[in-house]
Amino acid sequence: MRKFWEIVLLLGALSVGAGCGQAAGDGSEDDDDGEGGGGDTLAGGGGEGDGARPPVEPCAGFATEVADVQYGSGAGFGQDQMPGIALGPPRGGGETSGSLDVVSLGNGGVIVLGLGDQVLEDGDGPDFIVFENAFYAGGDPEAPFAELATVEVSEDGETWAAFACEATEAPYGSCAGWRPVLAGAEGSSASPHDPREAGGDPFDLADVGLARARFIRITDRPDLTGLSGSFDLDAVALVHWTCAP
Ligand SMILES: [Ca+2]
Ligand SMILES: [Ca+2]
Repeated sequence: MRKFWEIVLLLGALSVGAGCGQAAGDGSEDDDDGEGGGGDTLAGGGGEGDGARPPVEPCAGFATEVADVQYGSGAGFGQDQMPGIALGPPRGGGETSGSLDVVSLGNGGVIVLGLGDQVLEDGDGPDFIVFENAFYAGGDPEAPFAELATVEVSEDGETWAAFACEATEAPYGSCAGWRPVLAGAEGSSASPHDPREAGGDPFDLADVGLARARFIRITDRPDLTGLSGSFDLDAVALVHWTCAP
């Protein structure tokens, strides 16, 4: 999970800058110090999340099950907390850092999420949101740190409709994995079900001609950016859905 180390280095660089008032590029000694400090903080956060994870609610508007997963090379991060780490609400990292409450799919990895008794429906505008852990590198909205995936939807789990994902540079259109996640971030009150404030990558069933869906398939796309990392799934939230348990 390349992004993990990117984040560690970024946090390290920020803490060095804030604490000492030094400009970037002071040399490897400072970078090493920062990396150590950042790593400790992040490990603590992961442990806290692990113990605090509530049971998945059946009608709360999030994915409720992992129907299938096939990891690609480089996967591993987050697998010890599957499936819970990919279900329920997102735990965003905000605009300039990425959540670690994610499972890394690995290169070309595929995950199929089920909605249980919930039915995703085509309403006005976006109908669901996929949350990765993208962030704005250096705070620049024009330069998202993106690890992309193709998103598909299905009503029966057998026939799939894919959202177009072809861009090789930002903005990445209907790919998932390039918009920072605000919902669930520290200090954020953003609803994960509101595409106007949640962050993440929104999808509209009307774009693929479907009225409803019960499964969402996410496939890592290492070919688009040429990066060595892979898509890291935090969560999927529904915007328009019904539930009949
Ligand atoms: Ca819609
Ligand atoms: Ca998560």
